[in-house]
Amino acid sequence: MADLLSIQTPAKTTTCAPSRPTREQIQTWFDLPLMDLLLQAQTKLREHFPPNSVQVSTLLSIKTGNCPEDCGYCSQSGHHSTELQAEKKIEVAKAIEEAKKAKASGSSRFCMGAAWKHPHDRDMPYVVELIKEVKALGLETCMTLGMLTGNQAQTLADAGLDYYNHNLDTSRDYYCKIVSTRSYDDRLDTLDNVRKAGINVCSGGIIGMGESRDDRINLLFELANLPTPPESVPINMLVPIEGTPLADVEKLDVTEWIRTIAVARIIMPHSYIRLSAGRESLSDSDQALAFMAGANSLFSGDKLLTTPNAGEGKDQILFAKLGLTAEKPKPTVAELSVDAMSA
Ligand code: SAM
Ligand code: DTB
Ligand code: SF4
Repeated sequence: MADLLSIQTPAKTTTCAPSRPTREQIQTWFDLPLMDLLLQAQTKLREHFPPNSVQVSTLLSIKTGNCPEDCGYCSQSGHHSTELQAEKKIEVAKAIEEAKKAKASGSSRFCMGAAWKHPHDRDMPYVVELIKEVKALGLETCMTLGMLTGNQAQTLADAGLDYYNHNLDTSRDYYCKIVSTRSYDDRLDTLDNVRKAGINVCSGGIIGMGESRDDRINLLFELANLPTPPESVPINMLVPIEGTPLADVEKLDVTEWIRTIAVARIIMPHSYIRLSAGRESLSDSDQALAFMAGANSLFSGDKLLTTPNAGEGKDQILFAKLGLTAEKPKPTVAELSVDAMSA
C-alpha cells in the first residue's frame, strides 16, 4: 500500500524567503485527490496556528443598499431590483449596542460594512468614532467601506482600525463579467493604500459565480502574490440573491469550495482563512471538511450584512460537536486592571 504521506506535491523551492506559488503549483494542489489535499492543508495549518482554534467575527451593515457600484452578486447595488430595504448610516449608539452583543456571544472582532463606492470625507468622523468606540470594548475592528485614498486609509489607521476588508473577488479576467463600475486595478490600489497605512489586510473572494477553476486558481495566485499576502482571506460561497444578474447561476459543488479553502491554506500558510458567506446552506459535515481544509476563522451571528447566517446558537453547537474553541477577545484596559487587583 502506498505510504499515506508519499503524495504528489508541487516542487519545493530552496530559498529562505517565503515562497510564492506559481499558477502551475496552485493547479497541482487543486488537482490532488481530495483526501491528500486535506491532509496537506491540515498539516500546514498546524505548522503555523494552534489546532482547533477559530477566530470569530461578527458583521454589521452600517449603511445599507443604494450602492452606486454594479457588483453582479450583491443585494445592495442600486443597479439591481432586489427586495432589500435601504438604510442610511446607523447611529453610533446602535452599532455599539450590536458590538457589545457580539462580544458577549464570543466574537473577538467586529466588522462594519457600508454600501459605498468609497467613503466621502464627510463620512470619516463617523467611521473614526465607530472604530474608537468599538475598540474601547476590547474588540478588534474591521471595516469594509469600498475604495480608500491613501489619506483615508491613514485616518482609519490613526483611529486604530485593525483590519480592512476589500476583496479581489475573482480572477482579473472574470472580474469584468461581474462588475463594470470599477476595475481590478482599483481594488489593488486600495489594498496598497491599506497596506501602506499599516492596517491588516482582509482580502479574498467569492466562488460559485459561474467562474472556471482557472479563475479560482488565478484569484488565489493574485492574493498569494500580493507584496504581502493578506492576514485574513475570506472565501465566500455565492449567496444567490433574487433580482441580481447572478440569481440563477448554477450551484457549484461544495467540494470545490473545500478545495479552494485547502489550497488557500497551503499557499498562504500565515493567513487566517475565513469561512464567509454561504455557510447557511451547508451541512455540519461540509463545514467540518472546511475546518479540516485549514479554515480557522468565520463570521458568526444571525446575519451577515444583509443575508441570514448560521446564528450563534448553531455555531456553538457546531463548535461543541467538532471540539473547536473560539479565540478569546483581548481584555480591555479596565478588565486588565480588575484582574491585577484581584490577583
Ligand atoms: N462595499 C464594500 C466592497 O464592495 O468592498 C464592502 C461590502 S461587500 C458586501 C463585501 C464582500 O461581500 C464583497 O466583496 C463580496 O466578496 C461579498 N459578498 C457580497 N454579496 C455576496 C453574496 N451575495 N454572496 C457571497 N458573497 C457576497
Ligand atoms: C466578506 O468577504 N464577506 C462578508 C464580509 N467580507 C464583509 C460579507 C458577506 C456578505 C454576504 C451577502 C450579504 O449578507 O449581503
Ligand atoms: Fe456596493 Fe460592495 Fe455591494 Fe459592490 S459589493 S454593490 S461595492 S456594497
